[in-house]
Amino acid sequence: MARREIEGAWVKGWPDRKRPALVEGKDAQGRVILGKTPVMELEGLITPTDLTYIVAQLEMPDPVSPDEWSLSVEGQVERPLTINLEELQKLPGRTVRAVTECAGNDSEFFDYLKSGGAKPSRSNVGDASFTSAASTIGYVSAGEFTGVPLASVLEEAGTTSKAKSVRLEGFDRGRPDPSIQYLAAGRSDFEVRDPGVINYDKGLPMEKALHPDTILAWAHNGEYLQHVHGAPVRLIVPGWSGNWWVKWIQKIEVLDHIPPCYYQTEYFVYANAPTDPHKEMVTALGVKSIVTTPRDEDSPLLRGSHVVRGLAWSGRGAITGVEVSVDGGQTWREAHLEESHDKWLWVRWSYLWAVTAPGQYKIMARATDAAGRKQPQTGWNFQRKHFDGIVPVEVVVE
Ligand SMILES: Nc1nc2c(c(=O)[nH]1)N[C@H]1C(S)=C(S)[C@@H](COP(=O)(O)O)O[C@H]1N2
Ligand SMILES: [Mo]
Repeated sequence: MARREIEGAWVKGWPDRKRPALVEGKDAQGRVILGKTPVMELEGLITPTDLTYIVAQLEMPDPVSPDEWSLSVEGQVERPLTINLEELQKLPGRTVRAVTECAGNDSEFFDYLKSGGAKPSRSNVGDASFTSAASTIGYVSAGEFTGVPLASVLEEAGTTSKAKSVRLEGFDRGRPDPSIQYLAAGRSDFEVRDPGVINYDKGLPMEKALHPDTILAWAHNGEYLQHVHGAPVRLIVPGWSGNWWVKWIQKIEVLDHIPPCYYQTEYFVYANAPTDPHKEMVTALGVKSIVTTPRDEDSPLLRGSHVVRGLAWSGRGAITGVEVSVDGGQTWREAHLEESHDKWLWVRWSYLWAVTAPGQYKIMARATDAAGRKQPQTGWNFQRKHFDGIVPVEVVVE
């Protein structure tokens, strides 16, 4: 199998394995604005920083030096304030390990499960569908983030009793491109509201804003944040989809209402159709598992013992169980879960499969979380957000 190849010379005591790479998309200036994580190629729980997925909705801003950066806190507060990085770092810190998943990750599987056709591949081993710009597979990673709770900064400013949401604004500016929504919806026969040139912003409901694991982070995987990931400071909202994790933060505004931000009321909403008057903002991720071994591409397998392995995560905390089926969902067995110390992180699971009869097999996995939710949670919606369906792996055993 290609992924077992060893190439090159000896590096620091070990032969240098073929290294997985981020699949990058660039803007006209050559700046990386999209990056897809080769999840199937990775081991362990933490996605290396250089392999962490990237999404910039507007234009990639110019970097701001940490020495020149400051954050203003205003609105429904007793003491409006401006805080710089050094001051932020004097507050009691917090480190959180969490999965971050773009709301649009895996969206093409909605269509695959609904209407069949060629199965999108999660694998980037020479697979054109993974590397194509239209494909949304690979917009998920997990990392360790270090910063301070947003609640601590809000406490410094003292929120008033009217506070309903915290609007976080990035310093990236641009005019939302309607073609991104048309691509997400797979149709372009509707009107997308043009908000003009805006800063990326989100209005986080107070309860999630005050959660101690919702942090303003300056570090990622043990190093200062990279520019593409929102340096000097970004928001981490464990459990909620990537679009809440506001990057390049410059301003915090406490509001007495939930603001109609473009990326909150127009895009990143659940609805049956663009004309649906009931649009619900996307918040917590569903409950989800993916099979990383074997892959369709590994077929045919020989009779004998094979490990079925994968990852599972939830937007509402810990994964409590993963079940595996090798007969297309007729019977299910409990998989082994690795003990986890981080409820917001994904867990690795495995199931040892002894197969004695040749034939065609459909391998499936489904996860359950601490909130009692079983996969899948999210139904088809026109922007195809938060896919958490069960995608079978199909192999032939000889
Ligand atoms: N300021 C700002 N924050 C942002 C975005 C953006 O375009 N601008 N994109 C959001 C989306 S849609 C996602 S999925 C995540 C991606 O974070 P990452 O690029 O660090 O993986 O950032 C979110 N935060
Ligand atoms: Mo996203």
